[in-house]
Amino acid sequence: MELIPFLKPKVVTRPYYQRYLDEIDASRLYTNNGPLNKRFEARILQEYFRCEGDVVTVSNATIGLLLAISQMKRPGKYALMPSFTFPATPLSTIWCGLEPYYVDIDMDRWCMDEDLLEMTLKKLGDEAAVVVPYATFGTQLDLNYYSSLIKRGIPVVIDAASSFGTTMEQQDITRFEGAMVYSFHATKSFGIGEGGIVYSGNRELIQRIRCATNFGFNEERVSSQLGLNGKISEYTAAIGLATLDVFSEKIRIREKIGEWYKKAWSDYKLEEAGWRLQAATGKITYQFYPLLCPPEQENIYYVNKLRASAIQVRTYFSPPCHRQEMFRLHPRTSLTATEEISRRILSLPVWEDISQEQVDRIVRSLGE
Ligand code: T4K
Repeated sequence: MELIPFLKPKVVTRPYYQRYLDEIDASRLYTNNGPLNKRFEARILQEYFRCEGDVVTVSNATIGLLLAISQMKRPGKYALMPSFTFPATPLSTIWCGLEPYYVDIDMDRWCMDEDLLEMTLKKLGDEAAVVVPYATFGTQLDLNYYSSLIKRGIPVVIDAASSFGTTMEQQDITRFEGAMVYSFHATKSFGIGEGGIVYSGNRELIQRIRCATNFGFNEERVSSQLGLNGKISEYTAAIGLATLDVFSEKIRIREKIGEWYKKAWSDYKLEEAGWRLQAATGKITYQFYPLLCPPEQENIYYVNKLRASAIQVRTYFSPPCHRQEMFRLHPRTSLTATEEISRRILSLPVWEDISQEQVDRIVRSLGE
């Protein structure tokens, strides 16, 4: 039986980036905000954010989160976030001297429950230093709500690691004054190896984060604020530019794979059998295809079942953060939905050259 791997990332190949590498050889500028990085940022801003607000590249999204949080946080003890996320979210706040406070997610969107967040903010008062919601698996968040928090003086840094390429519905992201952090890791839809960006409608904020990616240097190259080395090299920018050249095609392919999954989902009547999909908004550029198994089973049953059919699947984000050794002592609201979703979550294969037959085989194997 032919193995279907979980992911088979496909970063752009040499013919696509060769001309950018030639520019590096000619300029002999290898990093420190060189010409390719400047062009990469300018094109992202133009092609994805209508030239409004500003964007800065970062060496990866974890560093992007850390720098955005360190620039935005107010005095206080806690960073409020979901537990149903990748460890990068709590880790970045701990590096900023904060303690994660886990807020439950809702059963439909799998994102932090905003009513519960409100109650927790009331309870914690000035102890809440920052809110770090995760735009789960690329879905869009209610930016009006998060903007209202910023207006109330509560900083918001959105973990949008899986969201680059998601089309927003009826929301203008460029009006958002908090930070949005996207990952360009090889496994993401816009995969370039390692890398990421921080975007904000607030240019001054991005200016400070840019300064923080370069040792906090001011124009005289004197450290004037807290910083580190969070830059990307010109080689990374070269891959990034080449990826921008073909990204609309990559988005199209991933959306098409999502449609294949939806077709197989109804062909094999998974809904009727108790399976559930995320109530996501926006048009998602899938990194993998998430779904919940019927409540009477646990995801591990299906992981093993599919493995026996030579199909690799994962269970992002199970165990959730609060069940991992590093994070298990942090305070939290009740986490009923987090527990339930992480018990049932499955992440199905998505990669750009997966075929419709393979998608069909995966979903059929779930239903059998
Ligand atoms: N916030 C959230 C919510 C995130 O999901 C992430 C990252 C971040 C923040 C932080 O972003 P970065 O700092 O990474 O920019 C992978 C990724 O490494 C990680 O970036 C991503 N989330 C997470 C969801 O997935 P692992 O440790 O689970 O990946 P790994 O090595 O097990 O690989 C997954 C699959 O891909 C395997 O089947 C092997 C395959 N693979 C992987 C790589 C790297 C390949 O075939 N080729 C490759 O080059 O974290």
